[in-house]
Amino acid sequence: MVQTPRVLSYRDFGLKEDPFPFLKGQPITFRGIGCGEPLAFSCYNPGEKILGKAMNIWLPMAMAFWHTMRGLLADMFGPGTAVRPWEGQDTMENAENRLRVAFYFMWMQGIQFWCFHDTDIVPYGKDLKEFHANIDRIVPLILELQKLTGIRCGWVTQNLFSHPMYCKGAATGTHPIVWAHAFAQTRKMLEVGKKIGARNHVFWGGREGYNELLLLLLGLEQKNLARFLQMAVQYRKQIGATVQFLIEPKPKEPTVSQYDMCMMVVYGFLRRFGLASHFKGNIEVNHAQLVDLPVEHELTVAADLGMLGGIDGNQGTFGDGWDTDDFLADPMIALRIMIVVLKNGGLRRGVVNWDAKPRRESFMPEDLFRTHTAGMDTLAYGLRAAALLQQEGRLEAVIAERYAPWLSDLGRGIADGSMAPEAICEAAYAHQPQLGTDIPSSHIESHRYLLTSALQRCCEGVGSTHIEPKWRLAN
Ligand code: XLS
Ligand code: NI
Ligand code: NI
Repeated sequence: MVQTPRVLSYRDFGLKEDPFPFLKGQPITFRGIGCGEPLAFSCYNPGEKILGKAMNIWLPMAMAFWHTMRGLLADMFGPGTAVRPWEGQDTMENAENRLRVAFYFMWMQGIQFWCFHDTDIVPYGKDLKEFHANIDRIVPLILELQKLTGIRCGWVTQNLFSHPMYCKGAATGTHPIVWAHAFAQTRKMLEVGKKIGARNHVFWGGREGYNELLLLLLGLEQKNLARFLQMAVQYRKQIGATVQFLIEPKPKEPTVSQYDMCMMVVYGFLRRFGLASHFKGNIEVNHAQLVDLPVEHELTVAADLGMLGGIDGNQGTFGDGWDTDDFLADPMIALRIMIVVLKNGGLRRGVVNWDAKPRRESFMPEDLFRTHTAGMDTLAYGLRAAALLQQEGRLEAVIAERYAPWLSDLGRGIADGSMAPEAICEAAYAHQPQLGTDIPSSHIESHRYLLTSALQRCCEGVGSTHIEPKWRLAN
């Protein structure tokens, strides 16, 4: 289906002024492989078919409302530096204007999905009642802007970590009234998600963990968390919502240890409480790094369980040990991500949410476009290279050869349980395996180099037409 690109100006979004005048009304577009323009894609070409699917189907890009619209780039050593003209007073009027700017941003950046917490979009006000009334007031505008742009909601979530009442956790806190607030916020977002057609609903543990083990009733906290998730599952059914539930594993920060440590731990928890079939994983690169795992580990575990539900795109600052949420810049990480995603047949209902922010010294609105463009391009390089590897089938061949011994009589006998323990041990006494003959070298380094070589080759001869960025020259 060929869609005629529509042209929208900031006025169509109900904005009186162009919040991004430096773009001169021109959305970010693909301008040829390696074009090197900071405000043009040099690899991500949304409509281009890769292995039979458009790039924007393999990579359903989403904007994280909290970083892009609300993040002021503060850190513990100083206040925010970000220039964000739309961040005025915390009023409903401003919330509406900010939402308009957000959709205009996504439109100009070529992003098709958005993700947000309840607290991102409206002021909390004096209490939960006022907060939820504010949410009700903004929903019609959300629907209007989604309709105008065709941009859809990738996922909604509830912020159960910023309000001071959540200092000891939300569903794992010490007071049931806090649990009740957490549930009320979640229930509301289930309703909102349904109204606006959200594809997924994320549960990120926030402060669900502990700071001092000495003071902890582990069993109670875990049961309370399970009850919370069970009630969310029930409510989803009750309102007839079909949204996919996702858990976003994270090992630590802000707490010493979070219950949603990593995908395996999350799975164990869900199994224990009979919840496994209701959830998938939303895998964040930086979170995997915090648990000292490469992101492909988390993605592979999730995919193997049939639970790969989405990706939070970012990466940690090397060696920093915090969830710094840098934009993805490492093509090798991107390639390893995309190898797993391609094997999984894509993300299905999942999105790639840019849970990432510019560095504190990249404070201009223009940097929001530069960062998203660079991140989207990096992932697109990963996609192209992963597709090339898949087409060549060399990795698959290596894997098949590696595990071929399991197709022998002994292998089958062990795997399907048909071989008696005596016979298995007899085989062991009868044959002493030798390195080099029975057990070949893995040649790991050469196979790794296949990845380097794929990154290098994937762009040769692809869309090499460099289109002059006219609007830039006219500048
Ligand atoms: C924080 C998490 C958070 C979730 C949404 O570390 O990544 O941003 O993605 O609550
Ligand atoms: Ni995240
Ligand atoms: Ni994070």
